[in-house]
Amino acid sequence: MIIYFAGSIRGGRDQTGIYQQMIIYLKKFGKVVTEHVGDPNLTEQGEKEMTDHEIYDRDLTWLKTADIVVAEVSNPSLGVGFEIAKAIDLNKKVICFFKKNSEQSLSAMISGCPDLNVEEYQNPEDFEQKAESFISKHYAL
Ligand code: 6K6
Repeated sequence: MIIYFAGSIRGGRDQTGIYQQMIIYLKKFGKVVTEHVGDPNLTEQGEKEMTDHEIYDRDLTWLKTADIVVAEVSNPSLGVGFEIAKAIDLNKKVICFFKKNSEQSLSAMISGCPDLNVEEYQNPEDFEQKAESFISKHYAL
């Protein structure tokens, strides 16, 4: 199974540790093509060896190959919002995870979208349970 994980980069890297933990867990189920999103060495200044156009093309190509999309949406990010909308257009199964009691409010364009599965999670175990349930529902393990 190919998993596309979306998390904030230029939107801010405060949640990187959580992304990293989520990606490690998701790798149990298949290949996470966007593993770099959870890399603590990737800062808001980021990958200097690629142009933005190259990053866009590469990420869109990966998104098209994905079986499911998992987005961590607690930290608002234009890129993550864009990827979610694209994934919906591509008829991908998309699940968004929002940290309970987050300081930020989730956009109504995410929480109100009927094509999305949106889950709150309290801790890594809660995330794992909800992610596994979603994956087993949409993908024969
Ligand atoms: C990092 C910092 C500066 O430049 C970079 C390199 N940029 C990216 N590398 C890889 N994926 C990216 C990059 N910028 C955005 N993305 C994609 O958009 C990722 O798949 C993330 O899920 C999402 C993050 O968007 P922003 O708007 O928070 O950057």
